[in-house]
Amino acid sequence: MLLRNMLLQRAVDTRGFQLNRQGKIGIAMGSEGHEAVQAGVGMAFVRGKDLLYPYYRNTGIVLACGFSLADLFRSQFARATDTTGGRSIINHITAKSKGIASISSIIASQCTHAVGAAFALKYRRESDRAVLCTFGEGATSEGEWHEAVNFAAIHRVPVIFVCENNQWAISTPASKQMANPSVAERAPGYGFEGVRVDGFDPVAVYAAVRRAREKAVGGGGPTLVEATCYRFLSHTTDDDERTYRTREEVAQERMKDPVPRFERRLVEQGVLSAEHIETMRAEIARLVNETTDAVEDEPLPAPETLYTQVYAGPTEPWA
Ligand SMILES: Cc1ncc(C[n+]2csc(CCOP(=O)(O)OP(=O)(O)O)c2C)c(N)n1
Repeated sequence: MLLRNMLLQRAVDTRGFQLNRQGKIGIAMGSEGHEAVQAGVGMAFVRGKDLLYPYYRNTGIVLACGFSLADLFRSQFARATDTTGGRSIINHITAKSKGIASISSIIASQCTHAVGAAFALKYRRESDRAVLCTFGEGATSEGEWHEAVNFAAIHRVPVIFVCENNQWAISTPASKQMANPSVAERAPGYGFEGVRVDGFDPVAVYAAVRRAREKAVGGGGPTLVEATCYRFLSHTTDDDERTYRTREEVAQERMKDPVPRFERRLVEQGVLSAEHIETMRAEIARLVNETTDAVEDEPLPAPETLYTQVYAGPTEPWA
């Protein structure tokens, strides 16, 4: 399940970059390098109970939490069938029925929302539910992030903060975001627990988030899980990471690529055979190809719907 999610994530992201370069979608975002973090977080999410407040780089998490592959491509292609009616920038999906909150482009805004939702769960005594909130390390420089973690700590709400620390916030390195390179160490300053895990190890991430969830539903309050990883691709297809990172740095990090690393581990430990993994990869490639083709054929939003869900009342604001 973890490996399948990781392979699917990579296949979807690769497809997004291809579609952008073919001129079929406006922009694509990659989570390459985040596969292990996201598979681990997604597996710790309890469907039907938990709430997810994700951010735009969460292909793997939303898929693991039950968001459909077709809906993800509908977002990429901005089709009328997309969960936002083709209105949002790609990956800014919404799925209330799955407990997935709308993704906002405003960095860290989901953190205060997540804490509010966790406060509501506690207030309503829905004690077997928790909230997962994800963000990058750049988000931790936002005032909203600090307000969120402080409030969560004071009220001991059932929220798990997961920082996907990939070292870069577009062109800003982590060293220009924080003097103390550990995001996890910020948590004790607010009065709650922070843990740092190897974000290239999906099992370690799963174990840390799962434990934090158990603590949260047991009334133990929030945890900040920092998963260290790396963004292998540009921030988006609109960005060129070669302008701010050395090739040596990227090559060095590539050697830790979580996908082949986890594949090797599963084979070495006798969990899966190399043939089994190849079959899984082929099946995912087929699924991604079929879904891409099917969604591409779906209609774009009709021009006359441009103002629907934008203004209340008549949909011709010029009238
Ligand atoms: C409040 C706000 N400031 C700036 C931006 C522009 N912006 C978009 S993504 C991004 C980088 C965020 O980096 P990080 O939180 O580390 O996540 P990553 O993209 O690396 O996964 C920035 C600065 C924004 N969307 N919102």
